[in-house]
Amino acid sequence: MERYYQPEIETASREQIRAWQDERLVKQVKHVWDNVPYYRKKMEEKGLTPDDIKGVEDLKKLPFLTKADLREAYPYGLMGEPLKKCVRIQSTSGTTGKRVVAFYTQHDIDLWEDCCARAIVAAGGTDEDVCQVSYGYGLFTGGPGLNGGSHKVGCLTIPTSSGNTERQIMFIRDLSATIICCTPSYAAYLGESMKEMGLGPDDIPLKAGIFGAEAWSEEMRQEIQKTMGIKAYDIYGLTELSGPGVAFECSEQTGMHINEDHFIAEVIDPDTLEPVPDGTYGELVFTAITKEAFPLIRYRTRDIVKLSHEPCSCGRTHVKMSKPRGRSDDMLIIRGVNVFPSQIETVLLNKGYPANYQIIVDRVNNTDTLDVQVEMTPEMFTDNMGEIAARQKDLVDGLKSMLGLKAKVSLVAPKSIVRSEGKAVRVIDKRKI
Ligand code: DLL
Repeated sequence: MERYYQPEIETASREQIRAWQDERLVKQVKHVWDNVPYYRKKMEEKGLTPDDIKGVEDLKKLPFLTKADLREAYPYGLMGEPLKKCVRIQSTSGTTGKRVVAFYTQHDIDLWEDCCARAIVAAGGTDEDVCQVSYGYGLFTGGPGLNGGSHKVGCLTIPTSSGNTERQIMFIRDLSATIICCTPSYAAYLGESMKEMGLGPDDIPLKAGIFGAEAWSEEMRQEIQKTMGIKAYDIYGLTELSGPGVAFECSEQTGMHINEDHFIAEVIDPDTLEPVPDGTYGELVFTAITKEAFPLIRYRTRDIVKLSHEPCSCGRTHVKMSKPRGRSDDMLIIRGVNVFPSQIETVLLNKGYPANYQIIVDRVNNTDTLDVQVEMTPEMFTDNMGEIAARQKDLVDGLKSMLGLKAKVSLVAPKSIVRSEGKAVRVIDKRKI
């Protein structure tokens, strides 16, 4: 039977959810107007005052915020509360430009941990469970967020953080961990290491995994579920909005319920900025309606998703978002064709390759080149050149029919692509360097 962490909220009627959103949005806009001069100025430029916002139907009048605004306002310019009331910062792992620094009051932390607790319970977690948190701890939100959620559920929490793979497996076995939280690429690596240690699904007590922080395909889910003998659930979030737990998967595993009592989701066409209908991919935009210290309004995430308001068999009533197919800024444009790394992953895994690959894009003689380096499994590994050539051709054909584009495929030896303990680096675009 499906269990909930906050049943009255998670299964509330659509009317009730809308009523919460209307009321909280009005309050939040007032809070931001009074306390965030940066956003107030943006509203004034549009001739808006808080009186113009009477509910969710007026959301579309409000200006967007983007990562560029976060950089411009860095570090304190978007704060909604005095520093004295804040108890924590977290920050993105951002590799380019200024990091995002997000602030939290104790109330913000509390609500964030509730969201993570909802995700753990949706994955079957109870106070009988032992939950190993193998996301990184520190500035990254993954470890702290799920750690807090795990405490709220009452799980015995093992804060291993990421890395030290043998110790991770030792703890899973010795302390009987039943739930593991980490990035999907690290889960795949743990699965691979288990196999090498001669351990099968029956040798470990895990029953569920809560994986997110990066895009991963349905095929990768199947692979992890098989190798580890668990159910693999997706979890989504971003530092700007708190961290993990903005949305999470339930037993149906067909998309992630967005915690709509805290976040209003819109999906827009990134070019026209107009809303797109349910079932159409577009850019996800969030308004945080309960956050105090870092209250972002209409924040453009760059993540490309589609929404579904179809009733869910789990009984939750909150809207579902699809797995992000990637970020609009991850999307590669190769010889004019849009390519998402997740499409390449789907082809590789469908053909029995492991999720260890790297995509190298370059420009030679003014023409874009796409080189996909894929690891062979130890079973595939051979020095028979004919066999390798046939395998390469098969992949080139598969990629051609998925992407409509000719790629070069290089098959490389097992274990030659570097493993990631956090978010995997899948793409090297030399054109920008
Ligand atoms: O990755 C928060 C998080 C931690 C989520 C642990 C889930 C689990 P950031 O480092 O700020 O925060 O990165 C946020 O990661 O905009 C997406 O592009 C991507 N992302 C997060 N979750 C998923 C997911 C954390 N389940 C950015 N699927 C987001 C695909 C995801 N992409």
